[in-house]
Amino acid sequence: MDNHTIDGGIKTSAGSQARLPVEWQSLRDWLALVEHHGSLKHISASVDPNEELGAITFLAARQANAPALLFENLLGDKSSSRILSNMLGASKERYALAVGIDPNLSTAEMISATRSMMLQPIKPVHVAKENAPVNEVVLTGDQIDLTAFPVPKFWPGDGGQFIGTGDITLTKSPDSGRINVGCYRQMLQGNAEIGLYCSPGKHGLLDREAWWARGEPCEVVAAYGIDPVLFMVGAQAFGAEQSELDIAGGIFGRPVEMTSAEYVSLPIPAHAEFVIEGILRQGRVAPEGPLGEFTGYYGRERSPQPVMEVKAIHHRKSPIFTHALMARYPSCEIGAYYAIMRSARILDDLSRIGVPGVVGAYSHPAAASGWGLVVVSVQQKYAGHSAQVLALAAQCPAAAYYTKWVIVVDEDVDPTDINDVLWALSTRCHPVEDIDMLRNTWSTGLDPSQFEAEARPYGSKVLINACKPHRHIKNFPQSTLLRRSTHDRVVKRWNELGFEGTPPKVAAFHPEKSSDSN
Ligand SMILES: Cc1cc2nc3c(=O)[nH]c(=O)nc-3n(C[C@H](O)[C@H](O)[C@H](O)COP(=O)(O)O)c2cc1C
Ligand SMILES: [Mn+2]
Repeated sequence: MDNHTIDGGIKTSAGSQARLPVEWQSLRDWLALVEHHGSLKHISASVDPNEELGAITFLAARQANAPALLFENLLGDKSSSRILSNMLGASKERYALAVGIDPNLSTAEMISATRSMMLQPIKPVHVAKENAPVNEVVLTGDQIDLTAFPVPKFWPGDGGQFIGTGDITLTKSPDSGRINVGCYRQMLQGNAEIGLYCSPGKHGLLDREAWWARGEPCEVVAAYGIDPVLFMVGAQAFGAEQSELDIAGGIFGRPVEMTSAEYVSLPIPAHAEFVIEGILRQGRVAPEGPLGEFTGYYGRERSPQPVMEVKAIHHRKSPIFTHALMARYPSCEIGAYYAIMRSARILDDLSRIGVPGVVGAYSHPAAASGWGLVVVSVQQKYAGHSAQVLALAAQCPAAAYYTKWVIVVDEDVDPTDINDVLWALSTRCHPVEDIDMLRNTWSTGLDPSQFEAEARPYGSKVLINACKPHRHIKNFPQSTLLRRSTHDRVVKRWNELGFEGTPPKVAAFHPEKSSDSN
C-alpha cells in the first residue's frame, strides 16, 4: 500500500509499524488531529459537572469506539474552562493517533510497535518560562482559588469533587533525584487544598515517604489538562528508578518540553493546560474518598489521606481539564491504551528475564481495566516450559499488581482474541491438572472481593495452563484446519460466491502429507 500522511504530519503506511517523531505538541494540537479523524464530539449544551457529566460520559462510552467528549459549557462556570472526558478510553485508534502509529494496525501489532518505542527513552528539555504556553496565567498566594474552576463529582456515592482523575503527578526521589510521573486521584479539599490518594507500592507514595523520613516536606506538581502521551505513561508501571518523562520522550520521538516552576524545585510540563504546585507535609491529612473506581465499585471507604497545600497555579486561557471516568469497561478511561501498553511491558519483562518462546501477551481491558487478567502465548519447546512462563508472567513487575487470572496458551492461540482464549481454556486445559494458586500477592485496597477491607492489599492469583499438555503434545488431537489448496480456491472465488470485501486471514493450515493430499 502507498504511504499516506495522517494529520500532524505523521507518515505511516497501512499495516506498517514504521514511525517518525510525533509532531503535535499539545493537547489542543492532538484534539485537532482526533477531530479530523471524526473521533471528537463537542458538547456545547450546558452540562452540570455534578453527576451529569459523569452520566453523559458513561452512557456515551458504552461502545468501544465512542468519541472523546469535549464539554464546552459547564453549569455555573465563570472561568471559561472546558472538560475533556473519554480522552482515549476504549479506542485503540485514538491510542494510535497519540503515539504516531497507523490506526489500522491490529492490537497485537500495536503492542509490538509500543514495545520498541518504550525501549528508547529520551530525556526532557528545558524551555524558558516565557515560552511555555502553560504560563499564560500564573496565580500565587491569595489569587489561588480552585473552587473557581469546574470540578466534577462523577458518581452518586463519591465522597467529594475530584479535580485530579485524568492527571499526571510529579514527585522527586530525594535519593536519586529521579522524577516520577504517576496518575493518582485528587479530591478537592478547599480553595488551595487537594487530597492525594496513592495506593501502597506506588512510586509517588514511596517518594513522599522518603522525604518525610528525612523530616522534609514532599514537593508535588500535578497537571489536570495534559496530553495523552504524558497521561498514558503516568498511568503505566515502569521501574522505580525510571523517569516516565524519559519514556514519554521515547514515545514522542523527541524530548518532552518542561519549564521551571514558581515555588517548587520540580519542573512543570510546558504545554499542559492546568498545573498546580503543591507541598505535602507529614501528618497533614483529611478524610478522602470514596470514588467510583475502575473496578466498577466504590472500592474503599473514606479514609484519612495526605493533603497538598497548593502554592501556585499555571494555566492556559480557557483551560481544558482532562477527566477520567472510572467505570466498567468500555466506559472506563483505563481502556485500550492501558491494555496495549501493559501488554508491551509484560513482554519486555519476560524478554529481559530471558525466557525463550514467548510469542504474545494481552491484558484484556474488560477485566477491570486490564488489571484483572493476563494471557501469554508461548511456543512450547521443552517439558515444563509453559508452567515456567506462567509463573514468571504472574509475578513480573508489569503484571504483578492486582492480576487475578494468569493464562498461558500455545502460539496458535491469539492472546488478544478472547474467543481464541476461551477456546483454549475449554479444550486444552484440564482444570484438575492445570490450575495453581498464588497467595498474598500485590494488590490494592480497591479490590472489592476481599473482606475485611484491611485484607484487600493482599491479593491472590490463579495460574491456568491452557496449553496442550507437553507430555501428550505429539499425540494431542489435531485441531481442525483448512487445507491450504482448498482455502486458496475459496479465497479466489470469494466475490463470485456472493461475499463482499476480503475473507478473514487464516494463519495455519492442515499439515499436508502425501497420504492425505488431494
Ligand atoms: C485514570 C487513572 C486513575 C488512577 N488513580 C489512581 C489512584 O488514585 N491511586 C493510585 O495509587 N493509582 C492510581 N492509578 C494507577 C496508577 O496511575 C498507576 O499504577 C501508575 O503506575 C502509578 O505510577 P507509578 O508506577 O510511578 O507509581 C490510576 C490510573 C489511572 C489511569
Ligand atoms: Mn513510576
